[in-house]
Amino acid sequence: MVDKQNDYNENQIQVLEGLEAVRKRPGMYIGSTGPKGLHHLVYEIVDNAIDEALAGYCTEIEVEILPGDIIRVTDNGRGIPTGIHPKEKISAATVVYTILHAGGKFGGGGYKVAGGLHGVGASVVNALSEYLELTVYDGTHIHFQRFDRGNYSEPLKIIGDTDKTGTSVLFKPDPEIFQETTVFDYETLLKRLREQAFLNAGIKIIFTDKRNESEPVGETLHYEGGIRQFVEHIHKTRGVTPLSEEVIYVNGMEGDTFAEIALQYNDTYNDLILSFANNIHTPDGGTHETGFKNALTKVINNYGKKFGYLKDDDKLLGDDVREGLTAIVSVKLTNCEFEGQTKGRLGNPEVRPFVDKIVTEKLMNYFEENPTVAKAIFDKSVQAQKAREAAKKARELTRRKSALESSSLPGKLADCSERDASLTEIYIVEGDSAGGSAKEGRDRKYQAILPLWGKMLNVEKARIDKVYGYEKLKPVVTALGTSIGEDFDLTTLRYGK
Ligand code: 1YM
Repeated sequence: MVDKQNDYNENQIQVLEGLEAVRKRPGMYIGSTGPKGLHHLVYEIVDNAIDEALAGYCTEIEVEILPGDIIRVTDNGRGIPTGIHPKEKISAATVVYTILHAGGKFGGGGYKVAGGLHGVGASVVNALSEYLELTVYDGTHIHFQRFDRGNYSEPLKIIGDTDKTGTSVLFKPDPEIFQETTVFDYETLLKRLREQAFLNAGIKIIFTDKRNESEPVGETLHYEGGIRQFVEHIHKTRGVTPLSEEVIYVNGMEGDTFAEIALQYNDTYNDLILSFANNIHTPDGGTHETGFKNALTKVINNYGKKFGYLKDDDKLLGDDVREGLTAIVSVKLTNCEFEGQTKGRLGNPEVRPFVDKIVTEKLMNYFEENPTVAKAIFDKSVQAQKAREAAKKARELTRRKSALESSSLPGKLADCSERDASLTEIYIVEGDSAGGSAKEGRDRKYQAILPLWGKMLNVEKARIDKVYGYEKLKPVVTALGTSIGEDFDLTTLRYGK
């Protein structure tokens, strides 16, 4: 934030030194100068447009990749203020694009998307661009300014009339900075823009790749259903079948803090919980995710108790109630605190009881109003609990067994004589005849052959208790020597390749 009491000189020094500092150590501001940092430039500008949408003034954002990997982002918001900044004596828009710490909005209030950079995004993008052109439509005039590596020779100027309002920013990332590549990846940008469209229901993001002039490609990302459609999209793209038709959605607001959760179960045994704070993905979870998980476990257990499906001392664990779950947890607050090495976890302690309360109350209500869905979810959790117990037994059995017959290798394995695993290879072949010819051609000092028959289990899709019990898999596990699941130990691997 700019301290309005700061005097003119201080900001003038910042213009010169600030952007120079960004060019000298770009990694400090955008993480890296590799592809990740390159794409980050787009997110920074788009985030400003999304902030304008969250403030309620912008409904449409256009993102274009132009020939030469030039990016243009255009919104239909109010337009960055063009008036002369009283202290700086230059246009406010110029201040936003040239002064490192002027990114945080002057006005204050409202949610700010910019997580990593705390709103210094625009000037950082400017500093790291070979050139950047800023156009502001204020409903009367079109204002324009060009920058070269952050410097400008002319002030923001009126270049025409308009009845539109909005902001348009065109920039070309500087190849002197992004030495590895300045080529944008369509799918990377699409994924991020789609995510933003899901997280901000109703915003329309029009994305077009115009690099191939004769054949532009793109997509309009516009989801009135918001994060509900995010869950549907995940299930559709992963090709999994939902347990019930409808995505469950709950939300709540307290003061300036808003939370919304969408969830649906599917026919797999994996869970996927994606959490966000102010539209920023929190891959390491945090207080919002913990609040949700606790509440979910509590509600499903309470449901089982209330309807007499669970005995007093019987309890479903978190892992049981999350089997096959896809959920989006999104919170918006005015003071996000990100924690951890990579700032991937939300820290605000007040968010945990807040999310817990919303989910507990509203999911309980949902279960009461939708008994069929509730019972299906509960039964699935009980199945998971049973499988967990079966897996535990199977694991104990394998442990006891392997303690007895410790070093017995599968009969069909043609082992190699070398014992140093860094030098050895195993070939897993199908059937005896393949095994036979492989054995003839091998170097028996370094190469081992293991023939297998019949249909192998897809362990990625199967529950762990089934994996433990699968006879055809046992020779593979014993030959590799690492065991599986909780007992997995890579240091006992018997072959290097
Ligand atoms: C294509 C990128 O930057 N849009 C944008 C930015 C701003 C505003 C509107 C805006 C904000 C405010 C008031 C406010 C910004 N303004 C500033 C600052 N699109 C894009 N659209 N009026 C307009 O926050 O009070 C920084 S960003 F600081 F000048 F107000």
